[in-house]
This record gives sequence, structure tokens and C-alpha cells, in this order.
Amino acid sequence: MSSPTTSATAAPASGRLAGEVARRRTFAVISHPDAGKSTLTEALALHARVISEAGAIHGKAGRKATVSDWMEMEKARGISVSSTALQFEYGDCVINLVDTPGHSDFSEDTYRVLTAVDAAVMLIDAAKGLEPQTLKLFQVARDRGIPVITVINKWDRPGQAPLELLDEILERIGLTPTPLFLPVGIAGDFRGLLRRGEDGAATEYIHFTRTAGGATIAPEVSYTPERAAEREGEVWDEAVEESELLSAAGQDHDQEMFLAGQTSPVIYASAMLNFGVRQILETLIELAPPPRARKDVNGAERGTGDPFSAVVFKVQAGMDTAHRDRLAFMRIVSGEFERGMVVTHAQTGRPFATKYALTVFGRERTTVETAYPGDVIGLVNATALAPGHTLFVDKKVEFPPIPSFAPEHFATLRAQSAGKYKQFRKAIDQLDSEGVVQVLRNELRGDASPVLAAVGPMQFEVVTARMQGEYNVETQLDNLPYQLARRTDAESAEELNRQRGVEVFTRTDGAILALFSDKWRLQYIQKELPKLTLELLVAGTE
Ligand SMILES: Nc1nc2c(ncn2[C@@H]2O[C@H](COP(=O)(O)OP(=O)(O)OP(=O)(O)O)[C@@H](O)[C@H]2O)c(=O)[nH]1
Ligand SMILES: [Mg+2]
Repeated sequence: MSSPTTSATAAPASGRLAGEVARRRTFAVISHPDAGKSTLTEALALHARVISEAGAIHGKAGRKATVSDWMEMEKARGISVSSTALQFEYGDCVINLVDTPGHSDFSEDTYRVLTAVDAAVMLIDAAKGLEPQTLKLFQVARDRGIPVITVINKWDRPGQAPLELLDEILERIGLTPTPLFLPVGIAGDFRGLLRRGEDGAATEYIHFTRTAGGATIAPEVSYTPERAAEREGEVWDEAVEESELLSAAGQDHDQEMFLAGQTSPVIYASAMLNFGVRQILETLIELAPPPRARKDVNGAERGTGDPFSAVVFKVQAGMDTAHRDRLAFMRIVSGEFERGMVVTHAQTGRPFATKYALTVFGRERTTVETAYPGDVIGLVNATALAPGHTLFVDKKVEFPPIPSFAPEHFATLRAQSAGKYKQFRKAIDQLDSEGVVQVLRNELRGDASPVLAAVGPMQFEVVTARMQGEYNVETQLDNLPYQLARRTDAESAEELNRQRGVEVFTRTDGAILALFSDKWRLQYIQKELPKLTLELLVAGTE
């Protein structure tokens, strides 16, 4: 075990590596479903000129699906079911962005992403205000010490008053919002942004012009505050007044407090119309932290200048329908990565060749030759790798595992045709190793119909859709009448199996889980048979 003082030995990057680290920004886009994450992701890529036309999912004829929503199910429904990484350059910076799914059924995926980024962009729908997932995600970001930039999106639609939304953030989340830009024009009549300088004084008015369907960058013109007053009259004066009110309340940006997670810079935007998008990029570059040292399982820090290390946060197969390969996404923590270098897989101690390393842009990929801390890269067919795993060279390191969520939904799955059993097995193993669902087995049920355990039922839909789409296996899903799971051991298993409303399984990672029909059943058994081992799957939940 390393002593805590080893943190002093974490090497900061120097020379060329330091330059590469300093110009990187790695962040997740998070929010309640439908607030506009995938649309904003698209708009950011549009502004970096890596795509030429935005394609929002819904409505507008001729618009294509967003680059980050590439799965069939995502295109069909217009929701994201899986996180997607994009890398692009903007000015001198290298942006690594991960678009996450908003639906709470996929929150485990979102959580994994939040272990791998340095900052988050939180979207709030201007009309809806704070929603349940908004609150949860702010909490997760705070727990993980991730600074959050808040974007109040959809300002092109009628909504609440700008300061009302900020009060809600302050009161319900306890985070002080410090707008960098205020909207000029009420929600629904979005004309431009007032840039707040020191002490809240307006320094600039950025006026936007709509483009057809918001498919291209919205032209912007900069005006002095004097010209803005002449041009916009009352709505400008209102924005100026709001800015002064905020300053009087102490709601001005403070970099230290932002990095400490006490304040959140705010930008009003319309991802769909591309209003405020350049300002979001600018803010990320100016204020979001570059990659920093990361703590390992022993609490010692791995500095960005230390030998190469990376943490796997996501595994995804089926991205390339022609190849069906499996990509393990890792975030580089320290050192320089060179394709072909042999690294060690901390969990097995085995060497690992990195011949097939890629940078990704949604579904597209290109071979990557070198990469630096903060970069998200994919390793092809890295079957041994699972979310939470560590890779390193030279100086051994293992980063803390990513806790899995406690499942609350359970169902059996089987292939409709017995002739498809082989493909079925293969597909189950694949989806299991990606962490799409947890797979449970016991002797009684046999291997032909394993039990799937999920945080939310939409995960089951992803399984059946991918079974069909990627493996050509029609499946039958049957819900099981269980509501919660507890970790137990072989000794207690026998007694538990004799109880009504209880069934014991082994999870792929070897954990023995007892499923209960409901919490009353569990409480009754705990009372009657206090000697049995029954532990929470994730400490501190429920
Ligand atoms: N009016 C308006 N609509 C928007 C804006 N941004 C996104 N939308 C629309 O809101 C809907 C949801 O957008 P998405 O980008 O798919 O939302 P999301 O947050 O990625 O959703 P999930 O991934 O399912 O959580 C789509 O119909 C978008 O066109 C905006 O700024 N203004
Ligand atoms: Mg989305």
C-alpha cells in the first residue's frame, strides 16, 4: 500500500506534454431527458467546423439524426440510450466531449462517464426548469468534485423569467449560479446575449440571426452597450438591470469557487438555433479545468506527467455493423500514448497490445497514433477490458473501481427459436460485458433463459433491440416479480432459496445475489433469520 504522502510524488507534465495537457478540455454533457444534449453536442461540433450542417432528430424535414445518436433505437425514438464520445479541435484546443443519455434508466452509463471527465455541461430546459434528473446529476457532479457549467437551453421558446430559474438553482441545489451571459429578449424572443464583465457591468451585446432550421452557424454581430441600448431599447435595459441585481447578490463568476463546485457559470442558449453555442465553447476553454492528477485506489495521485495510465469507462459493441467489433473507451490520465505500445492491464497483470487504437467521432473512427491526458480513445476488441479497469506502463497504478448501481428490475430472456441458441449466448455475454444489463444465473433456470437485472426497464428494450439488430435473434422477455436485490454468500443461499418470494442467483462477476419480491419480504426475512448475510449492493443506497 502506498502511503498517502506519495501524492507529493505525482509528476506534473512538463515540456511538450505540458502544452498538450493544457490545451485539452474533457467534459460530459448531462441533463434530464430532452433538454437538448445531443442537439448541443451537434451544435458544438458545427461550431468547430467538424460537421457542416446540424441535423436535429425531430421535425425539420431533411434533417438527419445527430452524430451522437447513432443506434437504430436512438434514431427511431429521438432519445439517447448510450453515451457517445466525440473529439475535435477548436482553435488551439482539443475538445473531448461525451454526450450522455438523460433517461434515468441509463443513469449507470452517465455515471460511468462522469468518472472520466474533468467538467460537465448541465443543460436546463428554460420552460421546464429543474427536473428530477437535473437534481440527481448536480448531486453526482458535486460528490465527484466535477465543476459544472450550466446552460439554460431552448431560450427560443416561451419559458420562465431568467432570474427565476437562477433562484431555483440556488434554492433547490445550493449551488450559486453566476451568469457570464444574460439573454436579451424574453424566453421565446431570443435576440442575443449580454456579456457580463467585472461587477456585472455589461461589456458587449452579441446579436444573433436565425438561419434556416438552425442548420448552420447563426451569424453574430457584436455591439457596444451604448449601441445595444439604442438598438434593443427596453429589453436591453432589462438585461442590464438583471445583471446589476445579480452582482448586488454576489452572483459574479469566481474561478476558485467554480472549481470547488460552489458556483456554476451560466449561459443562456438555444442549441437548436445555434445561439450562444460559441460562447459555451469559449467558456469551456477559458474556465473548465485542463486534465489534472487523479487519485488511485490507495489515495495516491497519478500526475499527468507520470508514465502512461488510463481508465476504461465504457465498452460498446455493434458500432460498426460491418465488423461487429467491440470498443473499450478509455480516458488517458497520465503520460503520452503511442499506438502499438504495450501496456499492463492492472486487473489481470497481463500485458496488453494497443495496435488498434482509435479516436472516435460518434460512430466514425480514425486510427490514433498519439494521445495525451484528457483524450478519450477506443481500443478495438479489447475483450478483457471492462468499465472501471486501469491500463498503465512502468509505475503500477490502479484507479478506483466504478460502483455498479443496484438493479430494481428483473426479467428472464430466451431466444424464440432454439436454433439461435449459440448466437443468443454470444450476444448475452457481449451485452453483459458492456454493462448494458447485469446477467444472473442459477441452476434451476439454466443457461437458456438467464435473468437480466437492470436499473430501469428501458435497458431491457435495448437488449432485445440489439439482440435482433446485431445478432438477428428474436427474443422473448418475461418480467419477474422481484423488486430488489441483496448480496449474500454461499452459506446463506440455501436457507434463502427455501423462503417464499426469494430466489438466489450468481452474477457474472461471481457475486451471489438474492432477489426479493418486495421490501416487506426482505424485512420479514431479516427479522426472522437475522444470521443470514444480506448486504446492500451499493453502500449507502436505498
Ligand atoms: N426549441 C428548441 N428545441 C430544442 C433545442 N434544443 C433541443 N431541442 C429539441 O428538443 C428535443 C430533444 O433534443 P435532444 O438533443 O435529443 O435532447 P437530449 O437531451 O439529447 O435527450 P436524451 O438524450 O434523450 O436525454 C429535440 O426535439 C430537439 O430538436 C432548443 O434550443 N430549442
Ligand atoms: Mg441525447
